[in-house]
Amino acid sequence: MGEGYTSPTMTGTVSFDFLDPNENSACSTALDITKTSTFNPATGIINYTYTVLNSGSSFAFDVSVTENLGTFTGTNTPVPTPVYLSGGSDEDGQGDARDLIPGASMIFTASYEINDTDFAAGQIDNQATATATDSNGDTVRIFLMMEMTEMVT
Ligand SMILES: [Ca+2]
Ligand SMILES: [Ca+2]
Repeated sequence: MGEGYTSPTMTGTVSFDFLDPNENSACSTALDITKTSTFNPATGIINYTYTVLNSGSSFAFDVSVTENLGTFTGTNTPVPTPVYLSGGSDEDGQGDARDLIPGASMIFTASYEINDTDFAAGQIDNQATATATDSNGDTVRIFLMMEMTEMVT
């Protein structure tokens, strides 16, 4: 494995209300997602941290984060699978996935072990999506821009 790593951070800023496209401009539930990655050359493992912020003025219910596997450039398995770590609250009273009041955030994490092919490529590109439901029951998503994790030799 090489030495050193980079930890780029990208922030998504656009939200979409897929079920009510005509209400996009008035959508009061908005999500921001920030992702950081660190590569440990001793273990060959990339650790991803995803922070999802409710940047809108209404509740965001049942927040989840997924990796967009169609654009993931790693060739090893298993692929990174974001799991809930901390933050949020049970605002819908359903005891299911955590919810975010306006201004609150929660954290998800994932890890991925590179293989020799990945290391030879020198970088891993990945992209994540945060999804929630607004007070109208409509889905709100934010796509994170493509992020590159470099394995510097
Ligand atoms: Ca729910
Ligand atoms: Ca919930």
